[in-house]
Amino acid sequence: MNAHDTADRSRLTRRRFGLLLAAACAGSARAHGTRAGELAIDHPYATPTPAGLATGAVYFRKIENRGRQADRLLGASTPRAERVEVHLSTMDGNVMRMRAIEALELPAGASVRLRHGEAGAHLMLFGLSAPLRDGERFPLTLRFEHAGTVEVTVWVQRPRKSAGGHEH
Ligand SMILES: [Cu+2]
Repeated sequence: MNAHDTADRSRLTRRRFGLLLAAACAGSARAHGTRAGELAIDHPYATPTPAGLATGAVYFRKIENRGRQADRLLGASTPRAERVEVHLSTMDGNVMRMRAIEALELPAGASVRLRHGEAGAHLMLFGLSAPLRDGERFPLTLRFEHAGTVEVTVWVQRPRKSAGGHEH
């Protein structure tokens, strides 16, 4: 099987799972998700941003790698921002610190959380064209080393409880 076959098949699989997920989510306005090959991308979301702030962050409930091969999230892009970086935040005492990383490792058979208010990874948006408003949805294209590129829809929503935000 050549690379093309794999890509075509993964596109087909993605479409099929996309339909299944759309059907599964029809009854629920609270969560959404996308399949990309062996990856299940669960609930991409962003928190609203105040006027005048040109940066925002995108989180995920989790990205699950159901395959036997490790993958990596290499980057992302969106029409809503000039630039997207993969960030890793760590707790330093009581202060959450973050830095850009080259890629986020997605080990085989593992789930990686990328949630607001938790130490871990998120995507940072730079040069927002306009503030992210509560209830808004926007497209984001993710780039994975093996699963390729996949477009997801980001839901802008207020965090359920005010877990500590993060500073740059
Ligand atoms: Cu960040």
